Amino acid sequence: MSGQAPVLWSFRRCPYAIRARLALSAAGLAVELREVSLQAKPAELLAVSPKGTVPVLEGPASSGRPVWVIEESLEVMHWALGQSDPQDLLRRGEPELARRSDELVAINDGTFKGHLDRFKYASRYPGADATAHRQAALAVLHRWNAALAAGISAGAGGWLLGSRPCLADLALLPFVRQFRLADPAGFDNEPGLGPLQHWLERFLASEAFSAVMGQQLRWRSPRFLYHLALAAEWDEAEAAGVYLRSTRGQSLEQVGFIHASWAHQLAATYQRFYADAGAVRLLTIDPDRLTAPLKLEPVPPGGERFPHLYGPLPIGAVLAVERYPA
Ligand SMILES: N[C@@H](CCC(=O)N[C@@H](CS)C(=O)NCC(=O)O)C(=O)O
Repeated sequence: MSGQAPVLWSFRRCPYAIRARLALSAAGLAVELREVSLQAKPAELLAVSPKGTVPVLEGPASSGRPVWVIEESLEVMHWALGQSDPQDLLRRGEPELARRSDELVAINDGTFKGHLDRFKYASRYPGADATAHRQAALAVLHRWNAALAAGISAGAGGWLLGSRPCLADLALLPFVRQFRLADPAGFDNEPGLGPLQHWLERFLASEAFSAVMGQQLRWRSPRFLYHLALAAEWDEAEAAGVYLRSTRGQSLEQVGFIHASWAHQLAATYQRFYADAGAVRLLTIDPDRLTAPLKLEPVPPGGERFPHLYGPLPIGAVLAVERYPA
């Protein structure tokens, strides 16, 4: 990809990131997509956007710094469609429709998302009544459903504001999808919700949606260290609070240090030592949280330099643990 394309920091299933990708795709704009782990946000993302949410769109760099940064999904949508809007999603010539679209988005991002979170992530909101929040979110869905139904019966419907999609459709659909993911049977069997169910189904089956939902290889920061661990050995370490293995089949005590890799060395390390190892965990390690010395040392046969940790790996230095390969 051209070095001039903006970078989109993204998380594949985040509804805010999905809506940003939908708008960029509708605008036909190329971006360098960087899929991140929200557990191990790269320092490079936090440097341009300290608030640490995705999506973030980062303009091309000049003298090593981005020329501009957009940190809100809606602003990314407006920026993208401001460049090019072949479907007229912004309804430029129809200010009243554009105003209604903004109203729908405001309800989605405020009331609906508030209820959705308290229902979908109930454990994060102790004291909140998840059932009541589910009902309140459903009431909002029924209002959107009524708007779709009214359009359909007037003969020009199918989308929130008429017979073709507008920004509000792209902005709301990923959140309605989230409601359905949290409660598929409840959503699918809710009486009277036919137009909305159909609106979501058509979107989920669309090329526009699948184009932005392809699997993304995670972007890995060149600042972090990576270590491959056998699942059982990692489980033991988590229980003990410290990890003491060096590499497959050898302990820190035997070798004297813990093997690690930089991001660009990871795939080869896996192929060389772990490809037949079954369940492998990839640890993302923040070098600033290490307590033992880290040395860069040449490794035979080629003499490539790898990071070696001369002491235990504290669990607190491990930012994320994932299955590897994903
Ligand atoms: N208002 C922001 C919200 C973005 C947001 O909250 N994204 C979530 C992921 S879906 C996030 O990055 N959360 C940070 C975290 O989980 O640490 C926007 O519209 O872009």
